Amino acid sequence: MFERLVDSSGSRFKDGHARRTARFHRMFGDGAVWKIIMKVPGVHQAKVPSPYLRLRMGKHLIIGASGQLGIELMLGLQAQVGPENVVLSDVKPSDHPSSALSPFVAADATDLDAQRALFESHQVDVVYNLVAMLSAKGEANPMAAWQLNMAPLLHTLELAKEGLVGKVFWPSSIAVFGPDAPKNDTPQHATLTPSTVYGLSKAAGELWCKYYHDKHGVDVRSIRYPGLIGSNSQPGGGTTDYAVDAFVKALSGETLTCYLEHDERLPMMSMHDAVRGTMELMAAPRESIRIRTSYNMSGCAFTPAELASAIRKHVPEFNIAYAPDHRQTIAASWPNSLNDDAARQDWGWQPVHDLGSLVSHVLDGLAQPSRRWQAVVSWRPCGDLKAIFVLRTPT
Ligand code: AKB
Repeated sequence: MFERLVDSSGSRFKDGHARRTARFHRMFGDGAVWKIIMKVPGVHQAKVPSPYLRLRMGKHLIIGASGQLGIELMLGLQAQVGPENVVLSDVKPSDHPSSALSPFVAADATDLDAQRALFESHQVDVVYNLVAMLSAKGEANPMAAWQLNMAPLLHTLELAKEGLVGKVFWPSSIAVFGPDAPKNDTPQHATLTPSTVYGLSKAAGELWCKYYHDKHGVDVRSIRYPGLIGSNSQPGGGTTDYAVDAFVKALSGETLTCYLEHDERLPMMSMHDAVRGTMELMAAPRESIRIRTSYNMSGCAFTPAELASAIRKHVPEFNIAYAPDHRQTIAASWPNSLNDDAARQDWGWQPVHDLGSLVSHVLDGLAQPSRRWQAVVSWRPCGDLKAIFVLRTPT
């Protein structure tokens, strides 16, 4: 945040504000003086403008916090910065037990004033705007998908331009690629001719992100996620959802009727890798982020048949049948695998899970639900405006 305020190029604070901020920082630093100022009620506190407060607070706001990725990111951020420094927002709260540890604000992200109130009331440093209607559901409701996938992003970018938030994360997807991109090892800068409204909105959103960065100095960062598979939350409306369902069916002893062909290969990733990668991208120095549309990020790639045989190593009786539907056409337009050299070079991306370890990891998480909540941390205050967070490791 501070970095952005003093950045001389492209920031709305480039004149007096940056100078004042730098002077304030030099005078008061991060330590005891600041704490004393904060503790003198009604005297100094009211005179300190809110951007200065935000330099100290560093709250992380997740918009779309009750969705598949939102819940997993909540767990990751709660462990990283402490539950009280994570603010959750969605139209309704999730029923995940850990969501009760962080403040929740019910808000409609398509409403600019609602988003503005959210930023103003919580002194947000980093916002993760995850609101989206995914590919398969979007094809059933094209206009609703376009509205939901664009309006919340544009509001966030406008508010970031006004200086209400320091950094923005927005998820893109492999759905930006269409039939004109190479299928294997799809390059970062391949042609984008998406075949779904979801893909159209992600391709357009990526360009909006770059526009706000280049024109207004907004520090917005993005990842093109593949299909995401975790054990803490359920997906909805995606084309890659079959892979999550396979684990649930394997454990309940039911047959999975897969809506893709047995040999439809897609890029996939564990939620563990996706959340870690997202947090690493957001923690990277501003100058190392060279791509302001969205980074390809690869985990592993597999077909439904390969997934089934990897699951059978743990659950031998798992059964899969195939009944391809319209989602097969969507999947066929997407890459088989991604090239993520740019993410590796710029901010050190490295996946942990291949297919085998992803399967063990997800089955383990689903089989022992009590372990899932143990990402929740205990914390104790430690000096000036800091805390030590103790991650309890699963037993
Ligand atoms: C979907 O299937 O629509 C999503 C995605 C690949 O972005 N999971």
